[in-house]
Amino acid sequence: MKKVITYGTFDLFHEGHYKLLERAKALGDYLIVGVTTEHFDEARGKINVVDPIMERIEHVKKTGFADEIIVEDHEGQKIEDVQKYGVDIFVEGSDWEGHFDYMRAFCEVVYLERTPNISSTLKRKSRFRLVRIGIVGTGRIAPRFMSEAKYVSGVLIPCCYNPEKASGELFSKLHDVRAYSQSFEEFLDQVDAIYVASPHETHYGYAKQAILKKKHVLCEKPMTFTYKAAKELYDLAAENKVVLMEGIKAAYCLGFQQMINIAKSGRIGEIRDVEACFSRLVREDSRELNDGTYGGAFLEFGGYPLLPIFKLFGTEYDSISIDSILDKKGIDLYTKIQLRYPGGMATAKTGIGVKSEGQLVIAGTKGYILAPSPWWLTKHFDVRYEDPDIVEHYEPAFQGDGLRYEISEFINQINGTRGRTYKLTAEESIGMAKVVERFMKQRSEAKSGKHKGKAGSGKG
Ligand code: C2G
Repeated sequence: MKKVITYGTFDLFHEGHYKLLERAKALGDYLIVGVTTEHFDEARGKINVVDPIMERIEHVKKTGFADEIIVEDHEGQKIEDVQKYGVDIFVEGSDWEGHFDYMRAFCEVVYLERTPNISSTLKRKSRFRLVRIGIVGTGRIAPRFMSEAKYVSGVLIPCCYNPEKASGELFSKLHDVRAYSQSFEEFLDQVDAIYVASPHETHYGYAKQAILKKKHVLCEKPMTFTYKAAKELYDLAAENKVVLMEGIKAAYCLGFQQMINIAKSGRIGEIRDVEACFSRLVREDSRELNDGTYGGAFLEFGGYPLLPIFKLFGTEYDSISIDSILDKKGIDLYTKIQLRYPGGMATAKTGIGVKSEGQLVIAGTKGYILAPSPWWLTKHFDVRYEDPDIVEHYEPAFQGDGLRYEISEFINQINGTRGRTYKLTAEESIGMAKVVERFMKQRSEAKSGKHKGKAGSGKG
């Protein structure tokens, strides 16, 4: 009996898939089809898969060509499978020509001509309207968004907005998008969604205007400076049935949720302490070091260390204390926030004028998780125990600078293809705004001399 094997995602099952399976089956007597898991697809950079695995398996089954369906979930599995199932022929479409030649050491390899003019990407485009995202603010982050958005299918970036004409026009030239500098309303009319990457103090205003015009909003952190403003934006987004997401990149990176879930699974016992730090020394002439009101370490980076704390302990702390080292302009060069919860404690540290180890430690009653810098991208982390010889090491998938995962989540939320949002909830984002509000109040009191340098403490 001649055994044939082939693999695929088979997302939005189409004629190309059907014809490939039909011809693969005709090459032998018994066809095994490997269907990829979401996790494996994410690891190999396919971040826009729409159909869940059970549905994709069902579609393959319905063709009647597969004698056996298996699940593909890791790199290197193809070699294992060919040996395990005694496979004679390995088949892939011609888009993979040459890529799987290493399999010839184990069996025959056949690349079948790909069916022209049909693909999951094309189907995705016809099923979901392209999401037109307008960029608000054309400073340091916007170019990164442009280059990472290329990896997310279904995104179109037709225009940008910047009240400073020259900056907008330069960006427009470099990235081939239309620039708007006069009318924000007119800019909004050209898009379905906006990415707000303008200075902190403008986030709330742009986000609110867009939501009221029923546009989806992905807003850089901090989205607002007060609890009330954050709550208002999420309420308005719900009322207007649009997606509102705060751009705390860590929340959307593939490994971050895995690390949090391992911590929550009880593997390290009860969680008692979370210590997270993010520091980046910035240039003397940078906005962070010169804007006395909206500059400083905490407003820039505070969302990162607060994220794992809120994920693990929630947003209802018993008490909070905020302490900063301020420069002469009243800008926080270093801020340390301590939170007390009923069963544990947490520290969030941010620095722009103090450099520290950017690590995350989650301490439990049975062990701890150590995620070294850059833990906010979660490229790797360890689970460790009392016995130093036992170390469980994780290296989750990660590509580019991580922003593609955030953009992909935004698109999937807009298209309704990824279930409820849990990566960064409205409650967590509003909780962060509450801390920002306390920080701003205490820092302004410190500046006016009420607390000398110290930003104060109080009940949560
Ligand atoms: N295919 C085809 N014609 C098309 C589209 C796809 O013949 N118009 C083939 C692909 O070449 C592949 C199979 O259908 O052999 C499944 O395609 P995808 O679902 O896109 O999966 P893919 O990413 O190619 O999976 O481990 C995964 C596999 O190695 C490849």
